[in-house]
Amino acid sequence: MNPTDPTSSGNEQRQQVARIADAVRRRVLEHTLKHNGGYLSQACSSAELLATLYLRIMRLGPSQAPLTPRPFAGVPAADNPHAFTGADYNGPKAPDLDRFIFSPVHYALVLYSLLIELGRLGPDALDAFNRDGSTVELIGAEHSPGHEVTAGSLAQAISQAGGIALARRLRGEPGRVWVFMSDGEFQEGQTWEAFAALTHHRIGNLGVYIDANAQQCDGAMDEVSTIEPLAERLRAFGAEVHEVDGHDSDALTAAAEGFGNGDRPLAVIARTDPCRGIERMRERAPKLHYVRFKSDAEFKAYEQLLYKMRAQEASANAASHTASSQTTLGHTG
Ligand SMILES: Cc1ncc(C[n+]2csc(CCOP(=O)(O)OP(=O)(O)O)c2C)c(N)n1
Repeated sequence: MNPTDPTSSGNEQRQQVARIADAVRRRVLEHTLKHNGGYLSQACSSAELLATLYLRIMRLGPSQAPLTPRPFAGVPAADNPHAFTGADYNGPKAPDLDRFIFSPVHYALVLYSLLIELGRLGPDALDAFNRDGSTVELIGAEHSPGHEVTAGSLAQAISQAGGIALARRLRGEPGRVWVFMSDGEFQEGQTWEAFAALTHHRIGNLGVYIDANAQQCDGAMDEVSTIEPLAERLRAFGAEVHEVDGHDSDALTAAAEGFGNGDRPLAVIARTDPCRGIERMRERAPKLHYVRFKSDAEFKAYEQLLYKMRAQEASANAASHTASSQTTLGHTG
């Protein structure tokens, strides 16, 4: 099935999101073991959300970029014709197509892994991860696969996305702008200034999906500085707000239905679990932000888990292959 095939049924799309989300977690765990470090809890919380955005919500064209990521060619400048944008992996810029702005760029490993699973990046793309001169950055930037803006200083991307959305509206483009954010970014003043500006300018073509995993780098959000009641606060700022289970692909998709013709920004609070799919991570709470294994025993336990995830993935793939060949036989027989 073509990932963006609009004729595939809701059931097929749901299954595909689940399969891809599991594969993203497996790939991020693999990488975390190989390098003894990684943003693993972010994969646990956001895998279904990001997969749903790419597979069911955003209208994107095919990737315009090579499967093997290009080396860094300098920052964009009038005298640098070689600079490029990582947004090429999200398809061409066209009036009717959507734009994707990836904000919490420490989640980059999760996005690269998703792009690999979707076939927008080659399977070896992570070999260049965090290497000097590579665009496959640990903290993604505007040249990194899937990224359109540099947002390592968190909460800046929504302001840039607001400008893009306003420009698109002024040009009469029907394409929407989607922003993926983390909940820690709602502890920052810039996010609220951006929402104030979005409603002031009646930006109704920008939708934000928030990975509300209740964690940030110093621990649990509520312990560091609460952002609740988030839904009420966003409504008070003039946004159309939905609060959904962030692992439920149907609920995530339904929140975006029909969006793009009104005059209010959309904010979808996706409540997620930072240990989803990797139960063992709960031992580490409340410090889940970056995983580095503390002992051989812990490393081996996660390695065993990886083998189990690989085996489950192989049998799920075999089952889906058998099901699809039976469907084909059913049609022809
Ligand atoms: C403006 C700014 N302040 C602080 C940081 C340092 N920082 C990096 S990640 C992070 C946590 C952000 O929260 P969140 O993304 O919700 O955490 P996660 O769910 O990934 O644990 C912080 C404070 C930063 N990158 N930018």
